[in-house]
Amino acid sequence: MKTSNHIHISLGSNIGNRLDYLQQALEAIYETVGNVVSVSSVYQTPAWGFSSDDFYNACILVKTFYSTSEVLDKLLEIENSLGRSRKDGEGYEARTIDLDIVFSSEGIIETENLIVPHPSMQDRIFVLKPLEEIAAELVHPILNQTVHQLLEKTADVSVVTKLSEVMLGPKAKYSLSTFQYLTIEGNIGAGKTSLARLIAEEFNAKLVLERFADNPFLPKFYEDMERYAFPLEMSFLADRYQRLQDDIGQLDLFKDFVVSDYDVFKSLIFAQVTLQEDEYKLYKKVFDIMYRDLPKPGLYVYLYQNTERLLENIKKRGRDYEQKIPAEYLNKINKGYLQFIKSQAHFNVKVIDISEKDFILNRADYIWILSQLTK
Ligand code: PH2
Ligand code: MG
Ligand code: MG
Repeated sequence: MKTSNHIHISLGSNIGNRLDYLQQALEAIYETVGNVVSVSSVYQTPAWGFSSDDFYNACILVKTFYSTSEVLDKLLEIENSLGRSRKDGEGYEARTIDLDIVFSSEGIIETENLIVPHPSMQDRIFVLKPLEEIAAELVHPILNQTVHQLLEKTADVSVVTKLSEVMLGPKAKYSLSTFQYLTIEGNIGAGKTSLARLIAEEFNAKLVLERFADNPFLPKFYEDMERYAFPLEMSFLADRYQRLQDDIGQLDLFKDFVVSDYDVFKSLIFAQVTLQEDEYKLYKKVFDIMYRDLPKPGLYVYLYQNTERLLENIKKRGRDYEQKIPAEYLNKINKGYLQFIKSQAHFNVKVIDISEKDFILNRADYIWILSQLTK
């Protein structure tokens, strides 16, 4: 996955319901740009550089996998969608919404359409004051001063007022923590781990991942399925059991819920495909003894991906031993999952078809998945 870019954005509005415009922009940024990590208070500020109605201004910090110039395009789209109109010609004009990039972790940027850090930020209390709330110690890469220092010595003397009205966090409507234990399932290469990681980071959840890498039987299994299926399934069973006992039973006071990239029944689903009938019977006996009283997920998600794209993903992630996995094997595993899901009356299950989506490259697709989980 791409590493993430940290971008500070200044929001401003001086037409209509100003707080509502800021709120709508915040939500659109969360849904199309990236995770909103910090949100400042909202300030009422006199129009700077022209005479017009007072502004409402605020600053936020967004973590995104888009580049700064891609973010600029997305901010322009949001401005347009919120009714921003630009006349050409000199000077400032009143606006429903203005979204300016102030800082980026990509550092100094100077292109035709984009200059970062924002060239006038040090002359604007309406930027510095809210920014100081969320980034006091951040150093301006050209002026070599912190935001706090820039605010202390700015020549702007306008009086800004912190409002008691605040913007609401954009994540509130995706209330995943109510599930307590969320499990993301899917075929090999569906993107379980990537999605679990994104959710854990964004929603402060404890992440429980399968330790496939330590399994010495896995590479052997893909070479000779019949010979190694039984020890492979047994070792997965033992490992999954141990992890669930250790990790999910234990409460973590600093996390809001648990998200895992596998469910224990995975063992049975795979075993049914890979084992001989008599082996499976033996395996099922052991399974039933071990899994009597493990915690059940509050929501079980199955990410459905078509076989063609599974094979592409497997190729992309490049684990040697996986490269020979035949399409037919993936089809069988998918069937196994769907059969299992049908038989589970006591499970809260959601099957999400992601065959037309790319939640890694496209933030809006990721948000679509979140909305499917919580609808
Ligand atoms: N934005 C401007 C010009 N003047 N004044 C205030 N108070 N707040 C703003 O956001 C603002 C401004 C250009 O974008
Ligand atoms: Mg501006
Ligand atoms: Mg602007």
